[in-house]
Amino acid sequence: MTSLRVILGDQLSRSISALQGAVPGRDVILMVEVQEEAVYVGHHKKKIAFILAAMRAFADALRAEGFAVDYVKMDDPANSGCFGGELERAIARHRPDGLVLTEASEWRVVQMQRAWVDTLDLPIHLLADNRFICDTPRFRAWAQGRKTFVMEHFYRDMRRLTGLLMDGDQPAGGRWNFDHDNRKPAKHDLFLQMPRRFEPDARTQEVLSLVDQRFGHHFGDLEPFWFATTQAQAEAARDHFIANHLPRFGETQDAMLDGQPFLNHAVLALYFNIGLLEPLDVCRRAEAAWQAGHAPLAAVEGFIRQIIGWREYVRGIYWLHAPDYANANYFGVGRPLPDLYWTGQTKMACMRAAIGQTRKEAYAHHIQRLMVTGNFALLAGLDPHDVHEWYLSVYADAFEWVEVPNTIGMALFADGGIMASKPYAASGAYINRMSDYCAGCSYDPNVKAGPRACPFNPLYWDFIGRNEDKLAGNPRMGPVFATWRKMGEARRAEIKADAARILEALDHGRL
Ligand code: DLZ
Ligand code: SF4
Repeated sequence: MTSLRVILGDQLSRSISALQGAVPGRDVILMVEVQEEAVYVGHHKKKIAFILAAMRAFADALRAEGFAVDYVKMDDPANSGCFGGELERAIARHRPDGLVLTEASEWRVVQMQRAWVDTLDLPIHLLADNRFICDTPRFRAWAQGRKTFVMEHFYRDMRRLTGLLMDGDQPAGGRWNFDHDNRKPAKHDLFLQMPRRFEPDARTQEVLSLVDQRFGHHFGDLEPFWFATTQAQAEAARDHFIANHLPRFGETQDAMLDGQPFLNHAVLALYFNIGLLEPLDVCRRAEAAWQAGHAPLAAVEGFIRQIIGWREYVRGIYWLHAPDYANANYFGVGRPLPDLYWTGQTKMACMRAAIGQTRKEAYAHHIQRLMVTGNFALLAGLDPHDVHEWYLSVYADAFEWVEVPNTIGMALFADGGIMASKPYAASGAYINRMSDYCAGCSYDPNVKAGPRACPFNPLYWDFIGRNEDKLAGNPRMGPVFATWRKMGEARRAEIKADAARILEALDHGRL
């Protein structure tokens, strides 16, 4: 009974369901590099290289265990370029008795897998992805009957379920959430260590040449390429984070500094999301660092919350609302994504920094994504679907299940409030408080009107004014609308005129 076991590019975990029970010498493992996955949105060059290099490394590790791995490279002349075509060819090659698959992480590919189950004349085992703490039925049960899906409530359940940072049935340290102690602005001298970097080996070098040849026109810098591509390297990156950055993770979590793309962020999401690291294992190691006195509870709690709280929660929300979620557009906006999201060329220093480092590293941290590029997209009324495709393509860690809720739900409030209790809209004052960007900007965060005004300022009030019908009833927006209503007609007209001028400049590449 030979089974063909299919492993996708974000399923690179030895413990994944599709590999459980696999027997070397009997089963064949299929992995395919396909053009379609690189171009359905034009992924960042570094992201494509990362996934392909990690796929090749994973195939080699399985071969070292004695498995027969049928690995189809992108430049194989017979490669059909898509999952379906490659599966058909592989079935013809191996004539297996059955197929074993793990459900894909995103709706689009699960539809393909379900179609195979319906149409292929073979027994197919389509198994749940076993790499999450909260499986989809559990999340549905949690969500059922709730009017609002409050992450904090879900997170507490996950703490109880995993036992992480628990003191019996009470949270360690007497509090579930230490955000109050976290999230301070940062100073320059804090960031001596970078994330762990790796020299590309011969296998990765070959992928870099391939990506350069085939996808050289895609967004982003291919080199220097330094991501981990093997499990062992990802584990070294994990250990480096725990030793060097975790102790200060919480306090600098929301800070932004020019020339410091990584600060104390883990830069591990890309490894979690393709399967090179096991989230629960990393959380247990972070907890152990606290127990050993190496990192404060506030930092460790903040980190663990991102993994067992936020990460699991967004996946649950994605599957609860897929596929419509990606098309949500609560505010009914449609300004096309401006060029500056690709070029980074703008006089706004914060946007220049966030987009510039995105081009270079395929990385920006969560506050840059949420409060700079996301906030700007929200205030300027950019088309949510365009914005979604941008985030999905430019970040190495972006897969639809995690990216869509973060973009559509959190950054753009395009879901009308399924995830967030109010829009994450902010004027220049927030960015000025949390970063040092404004000092090097052509605009001034303290100027509210006219050509020197930080564009976030008029755009913020224009957003509030034009969405009064949709937002004024929100109790959390009460103070904002109270201020808005106190403004005189002249001030409102000034805001409107400034916002119109800013948006015109945006459309003409002059902002
Ligand atoms: C993102 C990506 C890229 C660029 N290339 C491949 C590939 O060639 N082969 C593959 O199996 N997976 C790739 N991926 C990841 C898939 O897009 C990802 O597994 C699906 O989106 C999950 O639904
Ligand atoms: Fe960004 Fe405004 Fe500050 Fe310039 S002044 S960096 S646009 S927040």
